[in-house]
Amino acid sequence: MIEYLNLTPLQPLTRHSHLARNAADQRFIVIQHPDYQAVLALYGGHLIHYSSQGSPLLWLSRSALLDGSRPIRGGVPLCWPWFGPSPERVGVGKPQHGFARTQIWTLDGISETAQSTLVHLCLGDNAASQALWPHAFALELTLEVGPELTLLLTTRNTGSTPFVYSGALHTYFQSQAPEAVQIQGLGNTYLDQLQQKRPTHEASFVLDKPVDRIYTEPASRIELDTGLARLQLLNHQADSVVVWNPWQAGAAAMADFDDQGWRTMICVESAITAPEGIQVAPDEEHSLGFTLRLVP
Ligand code: TA6
Repeated sequence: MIEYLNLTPLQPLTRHSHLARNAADQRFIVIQHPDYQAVLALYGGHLIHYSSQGSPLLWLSRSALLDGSRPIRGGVPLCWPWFGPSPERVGVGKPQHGFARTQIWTLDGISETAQSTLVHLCLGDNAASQALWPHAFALELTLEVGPELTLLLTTRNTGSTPFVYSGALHTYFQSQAPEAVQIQGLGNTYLDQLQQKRPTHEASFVLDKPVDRIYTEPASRIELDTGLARLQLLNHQADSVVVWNPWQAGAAAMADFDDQGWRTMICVESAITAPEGIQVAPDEEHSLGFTLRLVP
């Protein structure tokens, strides 16, 4: 997987990590530990690869663009400061899922212990963000990459008036096949995004058609069996979990979604989707996150 990205090492960062670039001159942090591996793009603060104990857990489209021209299809896109189409409070017609996934983040620190590698990335407001969303902020992405993965996105209001945000850690998981996917802990109630957000009840999750659902009463621990691995997804301060698979026609309509890729992916997203969002007062902060754990 890492080989296929064709990355050129630039400089060592810790014993098991280094900075690298690709042919399009995009920067990546590469972690290669005997027990875990990860690749993190500075474009979007986007984790594009994570494997634990030899099992690659994230899906990345074979046709994903890694040249900084559009959001990367796969891995863990950071949807922020809104989820989905821009809400009324922001103004309609702005980029879907906000702008954090299309900005270049800064590496703020990286360190390693015997158990894991800790990475801090940051993003502050700038002319491009102010044009879309007129607020002062400091966004921090903390990743603890080890046999488990913890990802925490912290929103700090550095301005003088409150703001509201929503978002998602839009994780694409690698699966064996649609019929192998089992998910527990979603709760039975979801808003069906394929039916104008119609509230819907279903006793258990079956992946046999396109799904785009906002589960509004999830447990804090989701159990996901991808057919390749059994995982626990522990959500931190998410108000909902979004589950998405575009199916064959949906995938074919996206240039960066390889045609067979829909069969081996499922998005299970730790999200803040309530219409009122999260209000953050000046000098206050709020974090959204998850821990991903392989079940032996
Ligand atoms: O999380 C599900 C979703 O909001 C879907 O509606 C679908 O559009 C998907 O995200 C991908 O969005 P993107 O902008 O990355 O193509």
